[in-house]
Amino acid sequence: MDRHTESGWDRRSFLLTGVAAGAAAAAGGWALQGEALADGAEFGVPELPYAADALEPFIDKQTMEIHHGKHHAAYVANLNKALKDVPQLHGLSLGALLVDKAKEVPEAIRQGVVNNGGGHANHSLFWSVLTPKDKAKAAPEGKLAEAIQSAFGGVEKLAETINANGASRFGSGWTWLVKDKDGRLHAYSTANQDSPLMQKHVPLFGIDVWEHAYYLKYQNKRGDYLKAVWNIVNWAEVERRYNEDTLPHPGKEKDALKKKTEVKAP
Ligand code: MN3
Repeated sequence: MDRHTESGWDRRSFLLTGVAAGAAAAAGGWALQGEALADGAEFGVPELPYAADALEPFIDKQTMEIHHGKHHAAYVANLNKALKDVPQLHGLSLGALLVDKAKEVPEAIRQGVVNNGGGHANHSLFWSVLTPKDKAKAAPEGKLAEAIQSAFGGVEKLAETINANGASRFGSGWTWLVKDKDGRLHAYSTANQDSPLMQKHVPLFGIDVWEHAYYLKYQNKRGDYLKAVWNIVNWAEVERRYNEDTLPHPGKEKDALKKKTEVKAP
């Protein structure tokens, strides 16, 4: 099986993976991380953790190919482009760019970083919290199941809430399950590519309700798409996100969501 499903795909997608960048991180130097980026390391598009047709019939192959290969790739390319001439931001994590250091992003590129950095963060999460139906657990277990019961009255109610939030999101956006810094669950939608990270919330699960996420198969029937997604939820990953303290919390995010870098092929 591929590396994503074996050892925590979303961490891998954000954490340092490049040799040069890894050395910089090991040295612990802020400047060294900047140097690594200056040498050509940039944010990169994570591979899908399954085949493009693996989520059929709930999400079709062509939608997955365009969504991941074109839309997500464009967010990453535009994020790198926005950051290119702002060396003081090089080496920062997505979380830092969107939260802790957001005020240090020059106004001229700030909205671009929110749109494209948020787009990168949101889509990286989205691929990881979906899984082929034959691999999907029917329901969450353990502490997450208890928390969902307590906050929403069960998984069916959670799905109704998330779907209603997604259906009523005017225009483009996302519908989320998040946890706050105290571990409490919340469900809400965000506009455009705004990330829950911007509210210092940890996204646990989210559904993309931009038309590009469903229009080829579902056309105007966003509600049918939202219902279909519940067949392919990767509950194991959602549980991991809930249980493990590996995602950005205020004050902790610097270590948790490090800059994704890649070593370019020669
Ligand atoms: Mn999308």
